[in-house]
Amino acid sequence: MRTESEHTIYLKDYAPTPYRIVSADLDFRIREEATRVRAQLTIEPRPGTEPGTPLVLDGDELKLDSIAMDGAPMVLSAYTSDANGLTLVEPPPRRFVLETEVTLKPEANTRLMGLYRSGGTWCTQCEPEGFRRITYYLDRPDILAPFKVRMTAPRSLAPILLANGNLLEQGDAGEDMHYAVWEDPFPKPAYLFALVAGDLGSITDSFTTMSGREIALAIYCAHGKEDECHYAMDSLKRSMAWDERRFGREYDLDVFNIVAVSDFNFGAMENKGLNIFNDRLVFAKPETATDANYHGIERVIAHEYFHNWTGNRITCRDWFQLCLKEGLTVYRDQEFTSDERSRPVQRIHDVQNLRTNQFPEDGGPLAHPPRPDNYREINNFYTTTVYEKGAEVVRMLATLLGEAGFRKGMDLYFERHDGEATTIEAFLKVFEDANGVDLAQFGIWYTQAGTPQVDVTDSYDAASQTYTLTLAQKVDPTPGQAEKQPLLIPVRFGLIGPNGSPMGWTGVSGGEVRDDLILFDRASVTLTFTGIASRPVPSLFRGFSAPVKVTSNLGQEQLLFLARHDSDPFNRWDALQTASTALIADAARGKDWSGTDIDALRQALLDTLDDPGLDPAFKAQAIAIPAATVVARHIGHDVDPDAVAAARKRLMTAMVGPVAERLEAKYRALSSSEPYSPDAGQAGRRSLRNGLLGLLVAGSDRGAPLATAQYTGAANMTDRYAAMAIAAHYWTGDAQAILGDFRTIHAGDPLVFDKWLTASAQAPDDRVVERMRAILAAPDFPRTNPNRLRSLLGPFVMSNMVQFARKDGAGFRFITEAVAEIDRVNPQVASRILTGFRILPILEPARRDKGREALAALRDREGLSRNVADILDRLLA
Ligand code: 0A1
Ligand code: ZN
Repeated sequence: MRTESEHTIYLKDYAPTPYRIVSADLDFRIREEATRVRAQLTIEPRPGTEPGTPLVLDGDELKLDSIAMDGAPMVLSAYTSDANGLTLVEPPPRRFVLETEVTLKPEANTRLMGLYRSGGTWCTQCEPEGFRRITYYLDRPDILAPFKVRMTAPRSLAPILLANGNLLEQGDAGEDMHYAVWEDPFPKPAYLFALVAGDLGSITDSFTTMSGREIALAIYCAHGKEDECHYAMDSLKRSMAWDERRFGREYDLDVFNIVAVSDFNFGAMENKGLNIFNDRLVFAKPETATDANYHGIERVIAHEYFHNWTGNRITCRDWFQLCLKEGLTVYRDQEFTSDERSRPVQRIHDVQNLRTNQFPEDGGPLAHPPRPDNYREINNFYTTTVYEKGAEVVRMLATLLGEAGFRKGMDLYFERHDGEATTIEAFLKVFEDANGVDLAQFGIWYTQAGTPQVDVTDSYDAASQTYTLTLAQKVDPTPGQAEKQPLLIPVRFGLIGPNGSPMGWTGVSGGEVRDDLILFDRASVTLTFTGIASRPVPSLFRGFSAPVKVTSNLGQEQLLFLARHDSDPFNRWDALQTASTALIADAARGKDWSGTDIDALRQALLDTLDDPGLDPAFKAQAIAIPAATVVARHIGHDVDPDAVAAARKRLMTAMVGPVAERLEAKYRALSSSEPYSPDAGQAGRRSLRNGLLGLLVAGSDRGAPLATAQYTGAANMTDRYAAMAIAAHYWTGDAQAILGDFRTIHAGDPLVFDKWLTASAQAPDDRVVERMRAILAAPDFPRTNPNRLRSLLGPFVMSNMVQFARKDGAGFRFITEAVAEIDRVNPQVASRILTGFRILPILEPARRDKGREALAALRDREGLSRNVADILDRLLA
């Protein structure tokens, strides 16, 4: 077992630095061969620092060229430096200016952290610890300083020079060189630093803020891509207006720039005034982008913009608090999308994502709380737990406090902590102070890992007209957390009478119920409702009011009753999902369904489809059959992926068979000749049509030719991609030909090539691993580009369970071998792909053993990155 305990960092060890950085003046001299960085840092001891306390600055793969203190070169005995840092042995006990020079090779930086080149453009990524790869610094989020940046670069290679804040001056610097000086007046941590130098095109616009200030907006991109940036620009302006309306937040600088680059480890980055984006989250045109791409662009543009207040103006004290900015900002972007599109559809979308990605993380070897208390590699904590579960925790807070109470707390947060680096505790405190409540128990959501399991039982007594509802909560142990405490779980609920209308009650005892909210705060609670004339069906966790798993004694009949009558659209959807998950899970375990179960479920789906009052986007979600991975999680142990996939296919066949003709008619009726628009209305109709296509392909012979015809005749990428993905997923007779055609037609556009990679990785046939090996091994495969690697390997490990978890272990070995290779180029990408192995504990023993063998072989390799070693050790613990 590799022990790198010396690398483990603990929250309890947090202490402020003895010195602080008063201001940072940076001078970049960018040239083709190398970039020289001169930093002038004004530094002072904090009050109380013992004179003679050494100053330790972070560095990562840096080489010091020169060093001076207050203008005079420093003697060798006054400092030590190596690749990982610079220490001033005995700095003066007063304010001083430290000047260092280093030389960087951005071209060779394949980790894409610090200063690197993407398609010729120089750009940076500093969160969380990339700034130390640019210069020696106190590279931690509680060190806030104003930055001034001078950049000099060859005009021919980099006519565009951008950095954070406002442009102060620019001009000629002799020969082919020119310069620009940018100043960011808002003190910021180094992780928000950014610089871009390149030959880029742009589109520009402006936004007038609520106080009447005019902000210059620009999106920079590769030449020729300008036309594909308009949806992003539109999303930005809507985000700016929304944050003013909903949270009273106005933008603060005079300019807001976005740059799209093609090599980027994550989605995008909220650098102050200069957001840098993975180009897949900027570029969109109907021929190459899907509705889902447009949706993603809108969401992420908003997310990064919203960080300006939740992240930048108020930042994190340390990286354990990452959820402070991320959970809150995801909550804000979810709310934005809900307001811009359909609230219930967005909610279902977000919950689906949580269940597909976060629940597996929370229920496996990589489980951790939204606010962890130790880490070995912080880059491995940009997780769905920190982001999406973090957002659920904020959402529960809003549910508990009500919209007005939540807003009062947010207002106080901005007022009290503007300009600070703060903590989850301080965040909770503003809601306590603004609302006069105690959130101590609620706070456990931030520190306890694992998805709570809530068991529900109910009974009805006709004689006394009382209805009893018992809720019990428990959380299974997670790594490092054996004991769990009861959480405060907000349960939004209603009781539904036999005729389908809501039922009131005359009294309730046994626990705290506020209107339609149960405050469930103990291991178990039994509520007794009086004045109930007949047995109700309970609708619990409306709108998914808490991120929990529910088991209940509701049978299929009651679930389908909810699917018809619940006034809460989320629960209507959820009831259908629960009913079909149970049927597939049973069948996968050898317990077959009855014809009546299938007939009833089919009828519920048809009724949903026929309901003229329902939004097509909602219908699409309602008829979606749960993914195999979701069913596997529901089964929870000894899963045989082949059995799950077969059961799922059988359910679809049984459902669709007798009504295939009707479904096909609906499918055909939804075709449209309107010109493409990415709006929610059109997108919803397309998703319904493509959902029907999926059902037809999986469940009837009519489907495959329809998919081929749709692929051939599609007028936009949404329909074309859906047809290809469905054909590949169910491996129709034409699947291979369709994939081949797509590849030829779209070879030139990398983002469309990614779609081909993703669809290819979904194929369930036994030769998929072989084909993927060939794709990766092709000499022209861009193996340093994160989008390419992730598009191929991400979907394979996360959703192609049948082939990833093959009996012979070939899927596992393919991935560990790929990870070993990628690790040498980009550890962040490698470790993320490896997290797919978190599925092992739920698999049947033989497959689990194959998976562990592959992991053990990977661990035996020399020179693994800390990123990969950390994930490996947790997977194998
Ligand atoms: N703060 C960004 C996420 C991000 C994190 C790390 C990155 O590079 C390693 C890049 C982006 C966000 O929440 O969007
Ligand atoms: Zn974020």
